[in-house]
Amino acid sequence: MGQQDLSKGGANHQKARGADDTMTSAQGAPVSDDQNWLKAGARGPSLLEDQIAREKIFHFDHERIPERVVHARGYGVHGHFELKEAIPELSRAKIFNQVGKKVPTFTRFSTVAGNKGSPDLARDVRGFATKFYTEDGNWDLVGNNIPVFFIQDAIKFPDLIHAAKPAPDRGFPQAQTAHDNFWDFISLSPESMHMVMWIMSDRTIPRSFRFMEGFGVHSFRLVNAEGKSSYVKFHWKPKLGLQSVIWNEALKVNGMDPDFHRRDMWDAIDSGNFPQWDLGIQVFDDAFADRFPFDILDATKIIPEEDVPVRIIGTLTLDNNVDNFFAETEQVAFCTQNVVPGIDFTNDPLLQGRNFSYLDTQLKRLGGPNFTHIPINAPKCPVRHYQQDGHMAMTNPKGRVNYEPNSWDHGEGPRENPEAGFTSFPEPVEGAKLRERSETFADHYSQARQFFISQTPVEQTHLGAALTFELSKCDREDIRARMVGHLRNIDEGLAKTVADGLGMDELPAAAKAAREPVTDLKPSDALSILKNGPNSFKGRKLGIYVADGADADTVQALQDAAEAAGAICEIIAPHVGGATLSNGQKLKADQKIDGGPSVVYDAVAVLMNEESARRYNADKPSIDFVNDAFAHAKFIAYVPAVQPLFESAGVWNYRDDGFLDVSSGNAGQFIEMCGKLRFWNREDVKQD
Ligand code: HDE
Repeated sequence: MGQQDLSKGGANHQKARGADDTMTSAQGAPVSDDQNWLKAGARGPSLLEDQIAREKIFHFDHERIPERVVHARGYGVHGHFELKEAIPELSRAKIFNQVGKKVPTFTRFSTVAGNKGSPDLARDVRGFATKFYTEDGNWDLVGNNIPVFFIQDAIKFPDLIHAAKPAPDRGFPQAQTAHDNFWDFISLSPESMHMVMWIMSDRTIPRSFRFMEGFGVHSFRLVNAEGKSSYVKFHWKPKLGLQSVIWNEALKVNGMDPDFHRRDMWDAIDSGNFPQWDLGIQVFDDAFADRFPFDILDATKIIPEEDVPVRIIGTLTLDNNVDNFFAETEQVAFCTQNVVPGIDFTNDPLLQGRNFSYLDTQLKRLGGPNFTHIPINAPKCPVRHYQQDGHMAMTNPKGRVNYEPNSWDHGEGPRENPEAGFTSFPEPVEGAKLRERSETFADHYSQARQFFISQTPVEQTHLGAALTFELSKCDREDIRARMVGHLRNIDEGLAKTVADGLGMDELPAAAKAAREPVTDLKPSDALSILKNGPNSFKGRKLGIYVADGADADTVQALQDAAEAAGAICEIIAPHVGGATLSNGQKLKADQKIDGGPSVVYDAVAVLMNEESARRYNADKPSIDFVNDAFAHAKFIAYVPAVQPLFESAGVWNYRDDGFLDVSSGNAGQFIEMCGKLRFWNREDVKQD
C-alpha cells in the first residue's frame, strides 16, 4: 500500500476514521494515539517501551542525507523530449532515430556553490542536468548554463570548489564568490579567464530557469550504426529567449524571495505554461578539429556558432511538477557516465574525471550501490543483469542463477549482445604515461576577449561593475592586482574600468601569457543575452500596484493585454484584501505591497487616484516599489494621479520613454513596449 496523502485531511486526528485511512506505524500496525508518548501516570516519566513513539522519533532523527557537495541547491521537474529531426546518419542512439518519438525526462536546475538553503539568485553558474529515460537506458546530459568551465583538468576540481565555498575557518560567505579565497585561486589559474568573463556577465543572475540556455560543455561523440564517429556539442535554447536580472535587483530578490527561481518554475508549470527548450547540436569532424585554433578537448573553449552552426533536432517540454521534492529532486542521481549506444565520450580530461566523480558521489549521498532502484533513477526500460544485494536492494532477481556464463537458464537469462550493446568508439590511443597539460590547451585569453567584445555596451558595463564589486570584497590588494593583470590581456578598457573602480593608482603589469593570444577572433552575437532576447512579454510577469480609486477600466485593460501577450499578471495593493476601484468594485490583491516589491516583476503599473497617491507617498514599500522599478530599468505604466507618490520616489521629473501614461486606453501599447523587457537607456541617468 502507498503512503497516505496527508494533504487530504490527515491533520484532524479526532475525526472518526474509516478502516482505509487509519494511521499506521512504518511496520503497518494501526496507531491509536499520535499525540501522547506512553507514560507511567499522566505526569510521570515517558516509557522506553513506547515502540510507536520511538519508531517515529528514530525515523525523524535519520531524515537527512548529505547534501550534494556541489549543486546542493536545486529544483527538479518532469518533462519529455520529442525528436523533430532524425539523425541516424550521425548516431545510432534510438532517441535520435525516429521523428516524433517522445522520451520521458527529469531535469534538475541548480546553483553550484550555495548550500541547500541558499538563495536562488546568488551570482553563480546554474546547473542544467537532464535524465532521458530512453528505451536503451538512461542518458544523462549533465550541463550548465555556461558553455565553458573554470578548469581544464578534473584533478583541480576540489581546489576550485574549496576556494569558492565558504572559507573553512569562518564558514562564510555563503553562496558567493566575492571573497579572497575564490579570487586568489582564480587569479592563480589563467585557464579560468574565459569562464570569468561568463560568470561576471549577467548569465549568472538569470531572471528565471525558463530564460536561460544550457550546454553540455564537453565535446562528446555521436557514433552511427556503421561505427562512424562525429564530434558533438549539445545546446539547450529556451523558446522564451534569454533574460537576466540586474545585480542590485538580485540582492533584493534574495531577501524578498529566496525561492524566486523554484517558485517561478513551479508556478509556470502549475498554470500550464510549460517551458520549452530546443536541443541543438554542433557537429564537426577531425578535419575541423585539426584546423580549429583551440583544442576541442579543452572545456575552457567554445566552438563559435558562426564556425559550426547549431542544428536544432528536438524539443524538451517541462510539464510536470514533482509529487515529492525529496523523493525526486533530492534523490535523483545524475552521472555523466550514463550514456547509451550511439553516444560516447571524448578524451576531454574534465569529462573523464567527471565520469568517476558522479558515480562515486552517489554512493555517499544515497547510501549504497542500489540508488538505481529508487524510482526517479530507475530506467524505464527492462533491466537485466546479475548484480545483487547491497543496502536497500529492491529488485533482486528471482531464481537460482546469479552468474554468467551458466547452464541453468537454457540461454534465456541475460547475455551480452555485441550488436545491440554499447561499444566504445575504437579510437587508437598511444602515448607515454605522464602528468602533463597539452600545449594545445595553453591559450587562456583569446576567447575571453571574444566573449567580451561580443557583448552590447550595457552588458559590458554590467560585466565591469560585477568584477569591480567582486574584487572589492577581496581584502588582499595583491590578489586584486593579479586579477587586473589578467584583464589587461583580455581588454585594456575593461582592465582600466576595474582598476578605476577599485581605486588603483596605476594599472598593474599585464599577466605573462603562456601563449600568444589569437587576436583576430570575431565577435559572436550568440554570446550576448541582449542580442538573444525574445522581443515579447510572453512568459513574463506584470505587477499592477492598485490602491483605492484606481480606474477599473484601465486595470482591466492592462490585465487583458498582458494575458493576450501570454504574460502573467499580479495585483499588488496596500492591503491583501484588495482595493476599491473607481466603479466601487473591490479588487482582491495577490500581494500586499511589502510582500510584492517591484523586483519580482518584469514590468510594473501603478494605478490609483490622487487621494491614494497622497496617502502612500510616505509609505516606504510604495516608494521602493516605484523607485526600484525605475532603478532597474523597468517599463512603468502610470496615470497622472500618481504624481505625489512618484515625486516622493524621485522619479516624476525623470519620466522617460520607458514610462507610459495608460489613462487613454493604450494598455496594449504598454504591453508591447514591455516586449523589450528593459528600458536600458535609463541606466545612464543619475537621479536626485
Ligand atoms: Fe559537476 N558534480 N563536476 N560539473 N555537476 C556534481 O555530482 C564534478 C562540472 C554539474 O542536479 C556532483 O551528483 C567534477 C562541469 C551539475 O544533481 C559531483 C567536475 C559541469 C551537477 C560533481 C565537475 C558540471 C553537478 C555533486 C570537474 C557542466 C548537478 C553531486 C571535473 C558541464 C547535478 C552530484 C544534479 C554535480 C563533480 C565539473 C555540472 C561531485 C569532478 C564541467 C549540473 O559528482
